Amino acid sequence: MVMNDEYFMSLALELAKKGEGRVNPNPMVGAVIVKDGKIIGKGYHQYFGGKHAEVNAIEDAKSKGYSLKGATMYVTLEPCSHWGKQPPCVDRIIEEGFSRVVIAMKDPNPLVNGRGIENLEKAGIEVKVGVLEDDARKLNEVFLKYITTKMPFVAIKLALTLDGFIATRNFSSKWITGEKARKKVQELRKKYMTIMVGANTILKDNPRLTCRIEGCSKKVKVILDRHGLTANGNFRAFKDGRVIVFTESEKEWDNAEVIRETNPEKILKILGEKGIDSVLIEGGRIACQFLPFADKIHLFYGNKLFGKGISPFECLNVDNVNDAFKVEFLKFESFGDSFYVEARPCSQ
Ligand code: AOF
Ligand code: ZN
Repeated sequence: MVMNDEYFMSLALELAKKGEGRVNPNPMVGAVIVKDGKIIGKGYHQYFGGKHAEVNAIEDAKSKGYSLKGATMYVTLEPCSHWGKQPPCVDRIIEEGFSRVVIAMKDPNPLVNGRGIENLEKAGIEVKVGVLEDDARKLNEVFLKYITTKMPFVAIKLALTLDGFIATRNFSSKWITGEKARKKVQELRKKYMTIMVGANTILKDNPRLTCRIEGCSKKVKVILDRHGLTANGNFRAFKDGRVIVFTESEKEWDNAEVIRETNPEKILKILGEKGIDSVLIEGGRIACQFLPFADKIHLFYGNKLFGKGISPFECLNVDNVNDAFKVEFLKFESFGDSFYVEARPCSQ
């Protein structure tokens, strides 16, 4: 093992990932402190509003009795220079006497955006930026979109038959994919702050829309119900947690915030204004309306053929091959009787 900057940064990235599902809409950040070739402190951002990665790593080193004079800090995101829920990490790094800071990527948060790096350099600290930057960007793709646009990251998840249907023509869809694929769906839910479905999914499947694996924080449930079909029904999704319904109906819901809007772009904007950084769209039929805004598409294909059925992308209505909606493939995984494809829309 070569103990170089890439190596220590890869450890910091692994630490950062431990915050997945708990830090939104903040970024996942990890930090490793090295002195005389030895790791003396480790930390990560553990939950929204909590201490930043750098401070956790500093406290870890100090609790073991180390001085940080002349040490190197490896951190996956530019240290912050502003007062938010936490004090500026840059001030703390300077105060502790670090001599070098290695950063994977600049923080595009307008409140930071290079100021952290500048302040460190002004204090005479050697700064290196861009170590494992691609990995750091991938890890924080949700944060990067949200902090720069205030629009949530939009992911679509669908379970399809091998011939591309999400249900038979009489809407039966249980189960197109196998057990292992369903477990992977739980992992996806962990990444995103909200789960969005249409009223038909609530009526047909009565899903809980919860994340049931370790380290998952409670999901906000967003239900698109143009005609008010779920108003005051006895559905599991409304039983606990925060529910937001978007509708055109004048009906009232007991256990939900109701917003009278159904335009997909406006819905996303409203969610962004509410501090929601990401949406996982799980409803088959609403997926098509949100496709123009999708950042990522998670497709699970089962080993079954229907021949005829409900296509999730009917609204595209393509007659000419040249007009097809195109995606770029990012990842493939197989699970025995199902396989998973991760894709993103091609920029036109
Ligand atoms: C870091 N290390 O571990 C995190 C950072 O409200 P606050 O004080 O928690 O600030 C949140 C902002 O600080 C967040 O949007 C991002 O720009 C930066 N997050 N910065 O140096 C961390 N979580
Ligand atoms: Zn900070």
